[in-house]
Amino acid sequence: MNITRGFTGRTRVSDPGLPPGQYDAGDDWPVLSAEVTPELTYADWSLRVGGLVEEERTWTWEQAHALPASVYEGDIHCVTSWSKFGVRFKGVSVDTFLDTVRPVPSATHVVAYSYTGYTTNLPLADLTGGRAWIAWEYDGQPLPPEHGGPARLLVPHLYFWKSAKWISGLELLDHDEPGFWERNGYHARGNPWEEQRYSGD
Ligand SMILES: Nc1nc2c(c(=O)[nH]1)N[C@H]1C(S)=C(S)[C@@H](COP(=O)(O)O)O[C@H]1N2
Ligand SMILES: [Mo]
Repeated sequence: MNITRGFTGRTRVSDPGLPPGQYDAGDDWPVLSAEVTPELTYADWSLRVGGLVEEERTWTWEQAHALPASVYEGDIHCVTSWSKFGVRFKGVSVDTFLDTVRPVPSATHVVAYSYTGYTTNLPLADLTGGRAWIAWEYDGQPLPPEHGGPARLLVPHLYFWKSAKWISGLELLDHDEPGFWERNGYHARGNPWEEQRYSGD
């Protein structure tokens, strides 16, 4: 018997993998960008991790790729209500970068910066524990520019707006500082399982 994805139940309202208020986008991967896609070469790209750390550091493309890679296979959830199941990203765990810079004890929050000026804020704890990546491969291919290539932040357990495309840096802070969407009414944390879409949720 040939069981296709359509029969595996992903579209059922009761799907336990689907957070409240979300629908399954199937094979579609919508592009959601507030900015024009920047043209960045690998040579242009680097990642700076600074702020409340013992030793801030910048990694070039080559230096970042020399770090141990890991894979995320799972789901992503956009606040505009599409979810996508079974995606596969490869990159380096944010833990690996943090291990090098060593956050000081007062560091509690992070602002992620994009090359375009886009920002988003996260609790530091949401970037640790193997739950966040700097990702540059999707489905075994280089991450397409419109999806954030050369590299994007990937924090799949939060709404996808936290996963800043064209990531340029992480700044560790001792307080929460709203980013682009968060200043415009979106939730500070954005946990899809608790439907934290807007600031009052
Ligand atoms: N730099 C940047 N990162 C961003 C965005 C953006 O507009 N600019 N949109 C966010 C939102 S709302 C979502 S749903 C995802 C969309 O990623 P995708 O276009 O690869 O689907 O990126 C997030 N990261
Ligand atoms: Mo989104």
